[in-house]
Amino acid sequence: MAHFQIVSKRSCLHPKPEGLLLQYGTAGFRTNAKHLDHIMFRMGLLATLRSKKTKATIGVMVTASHNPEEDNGVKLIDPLGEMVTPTWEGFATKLANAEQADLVTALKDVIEKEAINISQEANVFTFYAFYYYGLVTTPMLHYMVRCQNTQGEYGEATVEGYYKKLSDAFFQLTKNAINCTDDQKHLSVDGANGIGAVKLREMEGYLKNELHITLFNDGSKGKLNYQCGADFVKVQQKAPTGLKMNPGERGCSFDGDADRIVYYYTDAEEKFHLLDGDKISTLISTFLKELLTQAGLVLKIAVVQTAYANRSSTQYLEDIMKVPVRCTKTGVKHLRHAAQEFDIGVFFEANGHGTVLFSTAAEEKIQQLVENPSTDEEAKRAAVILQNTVNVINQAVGDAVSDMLLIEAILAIKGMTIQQWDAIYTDLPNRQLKVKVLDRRAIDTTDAERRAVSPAGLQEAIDSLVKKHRRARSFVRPSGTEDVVRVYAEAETQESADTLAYEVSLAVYRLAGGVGDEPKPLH
Ligand code: 16G
Ligand code: MG
Repeated sequence: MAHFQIVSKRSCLHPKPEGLLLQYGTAGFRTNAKHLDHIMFRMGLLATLRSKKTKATIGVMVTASHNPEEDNGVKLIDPLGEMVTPTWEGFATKLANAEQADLVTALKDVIEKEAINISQEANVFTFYAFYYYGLVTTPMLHYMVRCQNTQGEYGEATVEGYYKKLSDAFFQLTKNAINCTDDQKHLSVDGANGIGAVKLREMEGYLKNELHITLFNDGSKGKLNYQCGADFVKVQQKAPTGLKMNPGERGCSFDGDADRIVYYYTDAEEKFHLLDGDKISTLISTFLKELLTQAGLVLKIAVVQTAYANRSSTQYLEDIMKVPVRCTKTGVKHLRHAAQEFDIGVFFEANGHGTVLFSTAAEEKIQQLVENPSTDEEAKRAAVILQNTVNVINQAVGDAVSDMLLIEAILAIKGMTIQQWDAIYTDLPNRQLKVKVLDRRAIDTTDAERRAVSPAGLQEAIDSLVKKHRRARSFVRPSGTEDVVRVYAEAETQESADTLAYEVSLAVYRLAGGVGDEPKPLH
């Protein structure tokens, strides 16, 4: 067929380096940008097929997220703004790894397996394609795909539509603020020298006097995600460079494509305090639960976390807040899937990626309460706040801007300082390390990545190391985005967590084929 000849010809302009094998991982393809040309071309083809298959608009996002400047990445976004399904992740990997001569066969294979009508019209939103959106944050593209496929019900599929929907909801929420001084309306934002900074600057005009933002690492100088951004702050547990804040003031960091956010402050003793994804999900779920009670609504609310969640957060949610908690594997699609089982599913990774999902039934019940003339005043106020909370949230995906607005609104409504928020529970000290091994697939895990099943003896080694420390926990997993094994440890003291992380790293190095220098103690 003529189509395939064209594909074949064009693909020669984007040749695949022979023998190069890449995998559609946790968040699409991600590697050094110089290896991605053929991938971009092929993902364009796959997005078109996915669109024909679903008869809906599909998104293609080109981003390296929180990775350093030399990297890039690409992922596909499904009709409701969610990640593409596992079967199609498999197709993506097959297509990416087909040698030049086999590309058309690989394409035909997808068409046949999925019974795709090739003459069906296709619609793809991307950086430089049919609909030119230019540079947007990852969550903005997810949002627009969802708007497009709900015929505008979710919102208007434009950059302005996004700013307007979120800022309007934010204003409605902050109307309920108590005694909010100008000082409390101030927030320092580290834009990671990424796209979030650019978009936030554009959005500032929409936020008028309700939020005063001072933007740092806005991309005018400094490198993307270098010594700044959510990932740096979370992993290093220190403030980003380039940020100037007085003790007690609130600050937050986005990652490079603005789908993660973490908060922090420095106290009078100059000690740095991090409020990560766990603290955020606790704040949000507590807020929602209180509103449900005030509104007299019976809806099932739960929090979804991963193994990285601080045990203090899980205990607080389960024991004090009586909110059920689920643990899934790392990666947004897993959390999202679990969150969908509830009327209200709050999901956050400790690294700051997360959002809240509301079932259609939940949204309808809230709406009915708002509209019902016999709803009493307190219940109505709570229902209206719930409704505006739904509107400020980007349900398509974790979104730093949307999460920031929700957090700012909650703090304002509760009249809460960042210190009071931080004091809800105390994190157990923790440490993350990485170990280089010959082949990270040597590590296989179970129980939502909390236990290793291979290599033999590793879990037993971890268990006996953990026993040496108080209130300790540790696990290892192969990274889905980097060629390393990640190690996590938490314990009663920082020293204990550091020692445990080092000891477990050493066990990984010795039992799972470590390469390079042996891990060294941190102290
Ligand atoms: C990706 C994931 C993120 C996960 C991270 C883990 C998405 C959109 N993003 O960034 O959820 O936490 O990978 O990275 O799914 P790792 O496997 O290298 O630890
Ligand atoms: Mg990101």
